[in-house]
Amino acid sequence: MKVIYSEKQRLHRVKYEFLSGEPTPCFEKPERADMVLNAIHQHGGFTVNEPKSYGTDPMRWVHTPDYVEFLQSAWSEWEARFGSEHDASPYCFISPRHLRHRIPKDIEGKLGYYSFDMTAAITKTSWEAIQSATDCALTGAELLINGEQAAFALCRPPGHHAAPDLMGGYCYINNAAIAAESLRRQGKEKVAILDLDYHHGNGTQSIFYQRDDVLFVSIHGDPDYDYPHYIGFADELGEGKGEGFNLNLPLPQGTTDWSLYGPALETALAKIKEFGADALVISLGMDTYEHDPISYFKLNRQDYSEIGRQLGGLNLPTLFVFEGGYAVDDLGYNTVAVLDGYMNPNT
Ligand code: SP5
Ligand code: ZN
Repeated sequence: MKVIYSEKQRLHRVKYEFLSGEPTPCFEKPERADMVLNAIHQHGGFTVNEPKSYGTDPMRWVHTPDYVEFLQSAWSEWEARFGSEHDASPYCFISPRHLRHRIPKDIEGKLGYYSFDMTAAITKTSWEAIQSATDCALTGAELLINGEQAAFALCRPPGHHAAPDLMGGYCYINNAAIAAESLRRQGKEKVAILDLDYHHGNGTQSIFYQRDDVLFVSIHGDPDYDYPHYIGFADELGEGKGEGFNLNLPLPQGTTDWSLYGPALETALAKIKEFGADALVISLGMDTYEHDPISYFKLNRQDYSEIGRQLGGLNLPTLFVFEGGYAVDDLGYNTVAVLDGYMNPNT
């Protein structure tokens, strides 16, 4: 299988996040991709390729022009005001209640306007990495169009929490959504996105919520108890002509092992078949792992192989797009277990 990765993605390294009140080194770090590459090289069944450059136009397929413009200029505006010692990060947010939705002129105001949490800080070189991650996803989509049955876009920063004009959850530009839209624009009539990250893919859901040509299905920790807290519930079914083309399968924190996950995956795959997808994008978050430091499902290596096997059973052109997963020591082997299960279902 072809893997698409660029060293440029290392240019995004945020120092700290707040975890339950405690300043903590950021979980989403370049070493995550290193561990995946390491396992990929050990496996031997992959080739690693550089992405092509697509520029910023594809970002505007799913994001607003003002948001893309903001991401490009955020660091220079921040540096002009505060210098380069600290990462650019919001502290003040628009609530849907009682505040006005005006775009502020000041960079601190803008950071809050375009964020829904404090975990998407911007560094001097973040934008290069963000662009490169999107290029990886787009290159993967193009490989499918050119006849590959599957490809793996090893993207970071991840993307599935990024909405049309919102960053958060370590995400800035929605790589999986852009890849899905690229497949649509290159002739795939119906594209399904299956989001397997532990956290609900709120950004991807928002992007396609009113569309019937891109199905969004997500299996994730129950938002009544976990991030992103305010979206990702089972009653979110899509809107307008998109009604019936969004499926959320929230599962309980703590007790979700294969006995609960397996049936949810079966429901998800049945929905994708019923939809009649002709291409599949997997938002491949590996934070469903039993030892993930910030998540609470109990999947293991063997479960990951089984997920890969079952995805392969759909027999669709499939683009895997990397999302979360923070148990760094096992992250590479778990990721490769999914991809190997997909490629080699009988071993
Ligand atoms: C791409 C992705 O996986 N983003 C996830 C961002 C999640 N950030 C919030 C995590 C909150 C975890 N709360 C844990 C409580 C620990 N005591
Ligand atoms: Zn996640």
